[in-house]
Amino acid sequence: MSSMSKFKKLAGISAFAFAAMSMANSVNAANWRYAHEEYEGDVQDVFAYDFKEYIENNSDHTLQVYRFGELGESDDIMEQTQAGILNFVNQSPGFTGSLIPEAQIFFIPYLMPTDMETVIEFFRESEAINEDFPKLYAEKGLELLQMYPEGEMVVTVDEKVTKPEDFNNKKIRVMTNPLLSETYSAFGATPTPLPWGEVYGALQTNMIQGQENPIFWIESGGLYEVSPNLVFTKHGWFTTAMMANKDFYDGLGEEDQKLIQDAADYAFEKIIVHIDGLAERSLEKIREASDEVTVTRLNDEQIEAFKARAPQVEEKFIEMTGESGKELLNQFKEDLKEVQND
Ligand code: 6CS
Repeated sequence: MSSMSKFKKLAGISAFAFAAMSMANSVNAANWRYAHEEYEGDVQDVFAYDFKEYIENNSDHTLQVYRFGELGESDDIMEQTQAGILNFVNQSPGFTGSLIPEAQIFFIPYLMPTDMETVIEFFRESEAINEDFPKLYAEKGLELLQMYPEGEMVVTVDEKVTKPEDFNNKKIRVMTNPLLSETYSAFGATPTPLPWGEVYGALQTNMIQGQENPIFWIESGGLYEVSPNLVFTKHGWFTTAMMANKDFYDGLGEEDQKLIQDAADYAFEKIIVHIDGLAERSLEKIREASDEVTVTRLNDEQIEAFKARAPQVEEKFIEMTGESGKELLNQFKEDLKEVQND
């Protein structure tokens, strides 16, 4: 055989092998579905798109991302994930707390540190976050892939608040977990649980007089337009969690499971860079957009008055979660001590 025809034959074989390989890959390639609770460019959306980027750059799989409202409210996307209609979901403990009572731990006020660096280290290192929570989520058919902070909680109200008494007779919207209601009752307010989709309208029509959320969300959702007094109480962080349907995850091969874990780690690293300085940038945008907005940062003495009411919420948490919650809380506190002592 001439060297030219040998070359042609080899080229033919390798083209065939390549086509066969691509076919095998496309047979294995899946289109996964992922829903979250926020809008384009918000923290959960950035996380989802970083996760997608990693998956798509490192495999033949594709990922379809659904944002808030496209498939319903937060509880709807969780139901769809548990039913296996969605493969991945990002849902905050603010809503998961009604499904997994222990997830309400994030709503015990003044439990989390206030500075971001310590908070991030806590999420990286904590045994409660990285070992205990995955077991609790697994009991509900969910493979917990990542918990991460979105920003410090800030209260927005129709009038400035500097002490618990200022909350009297004010209906404050809370996410739909019972412990967060306890927190606002302890703070002197009348808690009003509502899904996200109803918050702006309820503020606008004065059905409620306030709510809490991180600054980026107050800016992106335009909440400052209808609830212009921002109060920094330093009582907690908005935490969120990204997970997969457990049957789907368990049914994957080791390679895909590793791909998913690596993608979640990749998105975590990217998100902590994204949230650095985000609150300050968002506050600037709010100030530019409105001259009605006021910003009140409680001083140490004012904070003490709110903090004094935290133990009763902690007691309620234990009442609601029993032995399992008590153990989680002890571990949480131990983990916090470790990162605070570093
Ligand atoms: O307040 C809420 O319901 C919403 N807040 C944020 C920051 N993300 C999603 C959630 O639904």
